Amino acid sequence: MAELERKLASIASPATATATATAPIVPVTAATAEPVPSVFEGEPSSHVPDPKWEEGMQELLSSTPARIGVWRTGTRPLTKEILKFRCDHAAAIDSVYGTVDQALLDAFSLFSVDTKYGNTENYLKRPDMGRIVTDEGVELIRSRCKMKPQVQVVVSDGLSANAVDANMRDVYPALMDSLQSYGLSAGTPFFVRGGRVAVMDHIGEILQPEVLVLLIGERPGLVSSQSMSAYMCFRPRRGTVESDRTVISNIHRGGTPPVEAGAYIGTVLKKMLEQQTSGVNLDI
Ligand code: B12
Repeated sequence: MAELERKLASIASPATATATATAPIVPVTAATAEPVPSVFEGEPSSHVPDPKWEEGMQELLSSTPARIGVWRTGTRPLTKEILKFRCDHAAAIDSVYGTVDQALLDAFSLFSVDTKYGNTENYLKRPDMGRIVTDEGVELIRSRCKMKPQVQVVVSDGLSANAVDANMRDVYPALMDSLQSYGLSAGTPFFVRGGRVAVMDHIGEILQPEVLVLLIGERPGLVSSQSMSAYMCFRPRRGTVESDRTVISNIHRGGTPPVEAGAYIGTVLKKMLEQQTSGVNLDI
């Protein structure tokens, strides 16, 4: 309890409150390899005291990590709850505006290219620009990657750099192991800054892989800001429609465990290659 009070005091200082309410959003750079956990991680919410249907209430609470049955003081939220909310909201903003740790990309030998997103504000307003790799990026991809690979792996920050920082170390090796165990060969992996899901189609045009998997940060929410998705497609190209893609979503430690996800992605890619299709036509 004393620890919680200390955390609350450090967060509720007037300077912090003013900064959150009025200051412009400043991009944050991931300084450490491991994402910093929320100061409220593991803190239980204060739920409705003495509910009329205790059993039903417990069943509801155990069915979702969403904010339900949260208690109040008078008509207002409890201080602890409002601070937890703001803490999770701040984590979501940091994820969108953050950058993936360069040391992590280096650890997996991923070179980087940019989309035409320009900056984060523009990325948010113009999803179409996150779907096209810059001319320099296209050249780099052409010069460094194996053409027509069986499996092309691409990583992108998308809407959560934090998701890449938090999950790559587990997802990526498990995926590579899985590909190897199925006898599948991977092309040259790389990182795309400012990517949207459909950047797969542009990369598909350039490299012409049999299948492409894009590991990308999902739009953060108030439950997790570290969730990653794997979007996969058989022969992605200009004109690919969304129903041609297959997605494994909610990869994070409170959702689909990253190691399991990596192994499962390999299995799905194998099925795509066997069935020569993806998306709604794929029999999983
Ligand atoms: C935002 C969102 C949407 C938006 C996408 C618009 C946009 N530009 O952002 C809208 C509201 C249109 C949408 C619609 C749908 N969605 Co949606 N969506 C999400 C959400 C909340 C975030 C996705 C994200 O961050 N993507 C990363 C960013 C960088 O991608 P992006 O390029 O900006 O946007 C693309 C993707 O979001 C993609 N996309 C979004 N949803 C889906 C679903 C599928 C099956 C596919 C292949 C692609 C896809 O389409 C966008 C355009 O290319 C996720 C939740 C999550 N935990 O991931 C659910 C989620 C991915 N969606 C889901 C579903 C089921 C759908 C729909 C099929 C719902 C329906 N019955 O119509 C449709 C399909 C849309 C499609 N593109 O084919 C499920 C997928 C479940 C699964 N594992 O198969 C998720 C996981 C939500 C959930 N928990 O149920 N979605």
